[in-house]
Amino acid sequence: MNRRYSILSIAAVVAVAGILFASTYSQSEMTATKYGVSTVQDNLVQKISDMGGIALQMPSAFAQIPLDQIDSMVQQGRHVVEVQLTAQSVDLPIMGGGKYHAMTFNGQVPAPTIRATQGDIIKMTLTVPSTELTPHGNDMHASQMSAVPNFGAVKPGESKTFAYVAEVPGTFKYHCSGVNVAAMDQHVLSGMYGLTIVDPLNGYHNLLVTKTKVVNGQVMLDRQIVPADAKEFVLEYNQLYLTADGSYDQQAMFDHKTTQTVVNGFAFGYTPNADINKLVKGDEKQNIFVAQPWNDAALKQYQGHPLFVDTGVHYRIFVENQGNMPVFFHIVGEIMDRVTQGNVVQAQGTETWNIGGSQGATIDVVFDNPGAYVAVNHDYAAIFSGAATVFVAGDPFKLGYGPGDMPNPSDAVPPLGKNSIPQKEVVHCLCTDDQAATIAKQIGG
Ligand SMILES: [Cu+2]
Repeated sequence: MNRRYSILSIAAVVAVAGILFASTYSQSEMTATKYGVSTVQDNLVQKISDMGGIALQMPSAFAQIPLDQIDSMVQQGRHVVEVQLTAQSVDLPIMGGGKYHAMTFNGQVPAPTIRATQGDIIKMTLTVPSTELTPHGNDMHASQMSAVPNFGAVKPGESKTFAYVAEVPGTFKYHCSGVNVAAMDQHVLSGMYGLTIVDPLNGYHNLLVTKTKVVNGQVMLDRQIVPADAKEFVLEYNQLYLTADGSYDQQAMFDHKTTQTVVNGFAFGYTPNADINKLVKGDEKQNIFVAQPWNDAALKQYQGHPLFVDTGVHYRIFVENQGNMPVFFHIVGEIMDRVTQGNVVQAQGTETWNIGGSQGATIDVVFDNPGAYVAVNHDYAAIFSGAATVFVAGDPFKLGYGPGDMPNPSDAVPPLGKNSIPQKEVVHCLCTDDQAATIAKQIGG
């Protein structure tokens, strides 16, 4: 993209956003980045203002559920999922040492995964402590309501609540909307994003897996029905665009020059660690996987951890592309048995599924044979900058553990839903020590 054109485009977005949200914020409150608003844009703003403003064309009928109606809706049979989000800017580690200036909800990247069932009321409260330097907002893709004023900025020292009915099943991103759109890229790409999983009201479908078998000397189809109940994972893809001192680098974002590719906040976060090296090779310094940047046990919640899976078991993987580069989701050594978006099957028996920016997919897979399988974004730049997630199926290293014995990283396991099989968890998160302690309590660790 031409540099001059992109700056003008942003200036236009900022200017129009100001009208849309009837913003009273100063430029410095809106963003750490300075935009030059040209005379052309000033004239555009004036023109929209003279017309009465775009905001006036948004009927209030599209607003959220009035909060005082929630009780009666519950009495009629609806369920409420309450979500408390607190904006927290904090430094968090990056691959290779050092830290970056993260913006988070609740001190963790990604933000907590919300789990609801189709038809539930999601009631979200966003609190922005007075210690935050900028306002924040929240755009929930699982909702269908007017962005104005629901997703608008919440000033430091204030909080805001809205509620909506999650009408559509599937995976949906939620993210900070910046300061009324301005600096939204900085806030999201610095960590203010999370996932909402909306389970279908009638539950998930059984999985049909077609194999072959030989009967009386003839090769025949062998259709197997795998029950809908599954062990589950969540994998959220994003990019970091950073300056050398760990600040957000907007020009790198415009140029698509990714500093690192992250899965649930980490580059190469789900890889073996020194402890596993020791068990398998008898030497903690001898890596099993090519890149294990989070080896040391002293890294606590940041220590690398592969995803342990059982063979012959149904796995449901919720994948969300939180970034602005495509994700060509592929599991090296596997074929995805089913790909679902919304509640509609998109593919069966496919090698790779392309997930665009701010899009998700639900991947069903059964690992047939013991071994190591690596989920990647099959874009080589993404693989080598962090988008490789190791699944260890069965006990390929003959360590002596049984199905379900090995715990999985807490940030890769979503809250239980309609057809979830519980898993053992261990604390793993790109999060503050305080949030790690909270998660430890939640999972009984
Ligand atoms: Cu924000």
